[in-house]
Amino acid sequence: MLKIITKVAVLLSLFVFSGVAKAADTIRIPVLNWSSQIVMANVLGQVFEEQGYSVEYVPAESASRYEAVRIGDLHIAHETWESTMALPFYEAMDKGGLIDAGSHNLITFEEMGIPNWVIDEGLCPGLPSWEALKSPECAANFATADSDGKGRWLEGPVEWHGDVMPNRLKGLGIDDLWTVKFAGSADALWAELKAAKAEGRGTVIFNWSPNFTDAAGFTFIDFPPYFEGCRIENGGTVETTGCGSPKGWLKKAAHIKFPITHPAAYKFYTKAAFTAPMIGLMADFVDSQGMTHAEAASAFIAEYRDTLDLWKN
Ligand code: TMO
Repeated sequence: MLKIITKVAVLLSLFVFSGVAKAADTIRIPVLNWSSQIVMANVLGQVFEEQGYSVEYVPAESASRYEAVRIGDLHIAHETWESTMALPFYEAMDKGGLIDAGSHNLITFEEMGIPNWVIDEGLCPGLPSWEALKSPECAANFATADSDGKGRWLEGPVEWHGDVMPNRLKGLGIDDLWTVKFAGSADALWAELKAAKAEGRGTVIFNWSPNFTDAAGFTFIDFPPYFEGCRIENGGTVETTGCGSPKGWLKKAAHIKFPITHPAAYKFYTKAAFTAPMIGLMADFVDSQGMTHAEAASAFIAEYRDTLDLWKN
């Protein structure tokens, strides 16, 4: 009899424990269209799996993902860049349901810039000061088949930051010389760097740091300083919207119930604070070394095992 009771107790406790693990929903992690974001998604996902959770990688868009986190369709938004995502992040927070789960350990920058060889070749004397862009001779060196004779700025995908750069050109009063085209993906930006170099023409692209280009020789253009509210979408006017980008934070957003539904995952997530070299390496594994995102995540975890374990415990 005692034996049977013990057996039942053991079975019951097994049931309860596995029941607890199974009760947690699959963690839904957004996957966007630049390399460090996707590699970080896989790093977090692989660690959550080590913790016993299941994960799903969900294709998402930059701005709309904050509403998805707010209503719980996504559990996290792990790379939230201040310059381009603060607005939808705080809009979702204002409505209730999205929480700030802390910042990564670095300062970020997102800005238009040029590969160093564009400066070295003298394609636009005076760069990296934006004033150099006022020269028609400079703009002509950056024309492409699709730019109507103007110099071309190749922005990231339009869903990243909408009209910020077209408004920038208007604010600076140089939209008669320059035009903005949007790349379909981050990969198209890197393809443009190669193509421009091969053709010996100037190129201005949207880029960011940390990124794999930090090591490759890339210079951001110096624009008039950013200040709170200078952009149109933050209440600015055409007089102020020529401002450059802010140096900013990189935040982690979470659904408000995530700490309750997935406590161990949440603890790891809040403690995880990636540095600039770490995020640069995530991008470099894919964009310079040709790994898949999942391979890059495994390589990253192997490289930083001890740090990740500290964050897990
Ligand atoms: C958000 N991003 C790093 C692509 O600028």
